[in-house]
Amino acid sequence: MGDAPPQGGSELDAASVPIERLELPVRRHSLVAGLAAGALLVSLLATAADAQQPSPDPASQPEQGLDYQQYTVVGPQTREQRTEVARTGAAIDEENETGLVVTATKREARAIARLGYQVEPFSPVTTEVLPPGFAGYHDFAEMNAVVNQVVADHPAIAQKRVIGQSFQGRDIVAVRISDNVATEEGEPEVLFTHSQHAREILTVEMAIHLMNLFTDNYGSDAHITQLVNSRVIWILPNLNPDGTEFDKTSTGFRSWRKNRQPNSGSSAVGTDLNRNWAYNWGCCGGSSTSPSSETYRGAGPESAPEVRVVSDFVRSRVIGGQQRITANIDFHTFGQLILWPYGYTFSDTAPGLDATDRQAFATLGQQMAQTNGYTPEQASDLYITDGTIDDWLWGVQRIFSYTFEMFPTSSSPGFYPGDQFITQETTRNTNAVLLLLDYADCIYRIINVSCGGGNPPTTVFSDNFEAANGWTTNASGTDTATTGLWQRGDPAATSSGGTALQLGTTTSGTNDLVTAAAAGASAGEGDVDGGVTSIRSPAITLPTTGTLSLSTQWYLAHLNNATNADFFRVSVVSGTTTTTVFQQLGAASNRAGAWGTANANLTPFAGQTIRILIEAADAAGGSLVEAGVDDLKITQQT
Ligand code: 0X9
Ligand code: ZN
Ligand code: CA
Repeated sequence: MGDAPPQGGSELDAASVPIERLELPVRRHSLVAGLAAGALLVSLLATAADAQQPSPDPASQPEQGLDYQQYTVVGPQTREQRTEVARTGAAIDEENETGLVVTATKREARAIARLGYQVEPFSPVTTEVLPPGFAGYHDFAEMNAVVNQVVADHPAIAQKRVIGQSFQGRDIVAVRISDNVATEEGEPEVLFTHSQHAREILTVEMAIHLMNLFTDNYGSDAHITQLVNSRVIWILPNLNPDGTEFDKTSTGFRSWRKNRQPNSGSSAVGTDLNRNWAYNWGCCGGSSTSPSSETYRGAGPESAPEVRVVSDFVRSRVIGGQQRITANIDFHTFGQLILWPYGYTFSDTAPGLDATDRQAFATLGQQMAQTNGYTPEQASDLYITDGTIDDWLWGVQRIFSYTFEMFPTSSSPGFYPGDQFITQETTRNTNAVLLLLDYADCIYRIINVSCGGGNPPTTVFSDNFEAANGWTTNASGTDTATTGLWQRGDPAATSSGGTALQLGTTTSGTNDLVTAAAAGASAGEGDVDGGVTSIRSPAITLPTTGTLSLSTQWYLAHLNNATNADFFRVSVVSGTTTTTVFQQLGAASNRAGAWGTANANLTPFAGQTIRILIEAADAAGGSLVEAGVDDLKITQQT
C-alpha cells in the first residue's frame, strides 16, 4: 500500500467544521470548460495560479508528513476568493465550475469553512467524458471496466490486483496473466508499465491491447498460449490515474504530465513520476528541484505515492531471495524509440551494467526495433535523465527494462493522435512484446550467454550451407518467382548506385543460401522477379522439452522501387500448417544488404516434426530484391 492520504469523511469530522454558508454571488468560472485542448490551457492555468496565489505564510504551511488531504471547496469563483482560500495556507490544486480542490490540513480546512465555503473531503470521481475524436480512448473508469471484463471473461488466466492508491485515492491496478493464475509457479515474470505521464494517452490503449492479446488468443494461438503457460505477465495499465483524469476535459486535453500531488510551499502541483524512482535520484542534472518544472523530481525518492506503490509491488516480487520479474517495458509517447539504461550517464557501461549486460540490452532492443520500426538506442542518447523507472529497475532490481516511446515521431499529433490510430499503433508493438516474453527466461540467451544454473544449450539442428543437406527449392511447387530463385552457392556481390544488394560475403565458409548466386550482367539481373521463391529444409524432429530457439544469419536488400508486398520470411511448416516466425517487409526506400541475426521461438512446436521454410518475394512487380541466409541453427535449453 502507498502513502496516499486517507480519503473519505473520517479525518474531517463534519460537525467540527462550522459551515455557515455564505451566499456568494455565483459567477461561473469558465476557465476550464471554455478552452480548447492542449498546452495552451496548461500555461494559462499555471500563469493564473502563479500570479494569483501568494506564497503561503510559512507559519501556516502544512506540517511535513501526511496530515493533509484533499478537499473540495464549493463557492470560490474569483481571484479574490481564491486568494482568501490560499491565505489559510491550503494549496489550490484545481479550479473548476463549482469551486476548488485544495490540499489542506484539518485546521486549514476549518479556516476555509469559516470563510463561508462548503468544505468536503475530496472524492476522486470525474464526470467528464472524452473529447470529440477521442471517444475510442479509455478514461480511468473505462479502463477499469475493461480490466473487470477481461478478468470476468478469463478467470482461469487473468486476475485483477489493486496494489495501492494514487495521491487522490484512485486504485493502482495490476492485471496478472498466466496459466493457473492464482498459483505461484516460479515462472519468469514480465512487467508492463503504462501512463507514468498523464498526457501519453496511447500508452493506456497499449495496456488494453496487451490484456486482450494474451486473453483472447489463449488456446487458439500456439505462441501466445505457450507464453501465457510459461510466464507471468503483469500489466499495470495506469501508474498516474490522477493525472489522466485531470488531463481530460469534455472539450480537449490539458497536456498534463505529472501526478496531482501538491508541493509544500508552492502553488505548483505535481511530481514527474519518471524522475522520482530511487536509483541515483537527482544525481546528474536530469531532473528539476523546482515544483513548477515538468520534470520536478519530488521531495525525495519515492515521494510520489504512485512510485512508492509500484516500487513496493516490484519489491514484493522478490520471492525466496530472487526477483521473479526479469524484464519490463515502460510505455511512453512519443518518438518511436526503444531505449535502454542507463539514462543518468552517457557511458555505455557503468556500475552494475557491464559490457555483457549492455550487449544483451542492445541486441534485444535492436531485435525488438526490427519488428516495429522504432529507433533503438541508449536512453541517454536522447538526453540525460535521473530517477527514471528503467534505471531503478535495472540498477537496483536487475530487471531488463526498456522504455518504448510510441507513435508519433513529432509534435503533430504529439500526445493526442485521434482514436483512428489506436489499433495500428498498439498492434505495431505486438511482436516486440512477444520477443521480450520469449527471452524472459534468460535475456542473455539472445547473445548466446547462459544464465547459469541450467545446462548449456544443445544443438538440435544446424546448417552452415557448406554442403548439400537436403534443402529443396520450390518444394510445394507453388512458387511464382521466375528469376532469382533460392539456391545454395558461393554468392557474387551486386550493388546499385552505392547500395549493396546481394552480398558476396557469407557468415561462414564460402556458401550461403541466396536468391541466385550469380551476379548477372547488371544488378537488375538475377534478383528476385515475378513473385515468391522458397527453399525448404529437410524434416527436423524437435525435442519435447525445454526452450527451443531458432537463430539464423540473414539479410534482405532492395532499392526504393520495392513495396511492403515484397518480403523476406522464415516459417515453420508442421503438417499442413505454416507459421511465420520471422518476417521483414520491403519498403519504398533503399535497404542495403547487411548480415543480421534473426531469432524465433520454436517452443510451441516442441515434439513436432517440422521443416523450416525460407521465402523471398518480389510481389509487387519490378522491385529489385535480394536476400541471403547463412548459419541457421535450432537449439534446446533445458
Ligand atoms: O523524459 C521522459 O521521461 C521520457 N520522455 S517523455 O516524452 N515520454 O516524457 C524519456 C525518458 C528517457 N530516459 C530514460 N528512459 N531513462
Ligand atoms: Zn513519458
Ligand atoms: Ca556458410
